[in-house]
Amino acid sequence: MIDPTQPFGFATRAIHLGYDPHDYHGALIPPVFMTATYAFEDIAQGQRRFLGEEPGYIYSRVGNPTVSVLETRLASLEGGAAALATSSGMGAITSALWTLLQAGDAILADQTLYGCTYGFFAHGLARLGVEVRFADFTDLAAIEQALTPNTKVLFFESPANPNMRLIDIAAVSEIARRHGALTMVDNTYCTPWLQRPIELGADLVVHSATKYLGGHGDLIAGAVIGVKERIDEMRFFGVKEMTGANISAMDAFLVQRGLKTLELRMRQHCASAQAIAEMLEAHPAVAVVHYPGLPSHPQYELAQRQMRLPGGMIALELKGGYAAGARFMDALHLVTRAVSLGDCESLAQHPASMTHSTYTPEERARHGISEGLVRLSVGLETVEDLLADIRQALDAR
Ligand code: 7XF
Repeated sequence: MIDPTQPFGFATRAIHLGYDPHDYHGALIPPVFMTATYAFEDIAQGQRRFLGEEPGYIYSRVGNPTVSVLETRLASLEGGAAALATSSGMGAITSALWTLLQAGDAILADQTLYGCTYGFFAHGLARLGVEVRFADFTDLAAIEQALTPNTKVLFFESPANPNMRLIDIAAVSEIARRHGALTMVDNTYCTPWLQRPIELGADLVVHSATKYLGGHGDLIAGAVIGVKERIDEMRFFGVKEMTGANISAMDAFLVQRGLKTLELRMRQHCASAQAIAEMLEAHPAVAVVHYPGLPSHPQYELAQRQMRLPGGMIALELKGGYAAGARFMDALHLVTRAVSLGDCESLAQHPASMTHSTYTPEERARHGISEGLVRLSVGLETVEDLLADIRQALDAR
């Protein structure tokens, strides 16, 4: 096992941290602990475990050795003290916020969010007495104006799903700290290899591990990363008593397997996306390309500062709006028409009718989500094949 106190590199930690084969018969790969519960030696030990006086497992809704390996690695890769792995990204967001907020508190969120996160805030939290406010987080003065004394959490994605707006993590975290609020960043689009919000001043990071962290489109999972006391509270209250959104041992094993190649995969996702974004921008059928690796992106400079590379996600609008976008999507052969992102397979989807259909058309207009936007998750296929497929679909439109 590698020494967790030593400054090993990202990939080394992603592959080795938190597991010693010699603890498990020399098995190179961590075993999958398919167990719901754990035997106590005697009643006193059971009581000590429940009281938190003795470390050890109790029940797999609260913790499981396979899950612990994943949590150790995620915490380290994000530069946080502790992690809680969950059954989905929505499980991470709901478990975290049910723990942090109560009726009468306020949450302030960026205007552009993944559709179900928006739904949970606008329809779920609001229904139970939490004040939900939205602001344009690219405008720091707008955040200051929207903050109220009861604001407990500032929440945003960067880049935002689906329109690729970037939020200045260091600047927003500084404002939140000054007002006594916590900053929670959804880092799904980036992964810790591209961007580490905690190092930039954020308090909490959430993920849909369904995406790049798992990396193979074969599971649904999530995670929250932060300081130990808060993560413990989310585990023992948020997941254990509120949502029950624990990750299964098998899914934890699969995410942990995905993490081993995260750095390699992210390098290729970014290289291919850059090539595709440049081709799209030069194509006469394309009206606008939203990709932080293009100097035309309004926050190109922030991307350079905050992200290691610009990522694998692209949003685009075609000349001819929604109808042209629909024809383009239907003409794709290699790129698959599907929601989700971060898989080996390239995926194209239409946010207004799919991932962001939880917003009404008026809400989409107010929140800056264009009806004609097409979203591409650039996969790991041979980039020349992707370029050829996208080009022929643009020409067919
Ligand atoms: O519960 P999930 O694992 O699906 O994660 C929810 C989630 C949280 N944050 C961000 C930034 C997300 O993109 C997602 C899921 N998004 C998928 C998408 O945008 O395609 C979901 C397909 S409807």
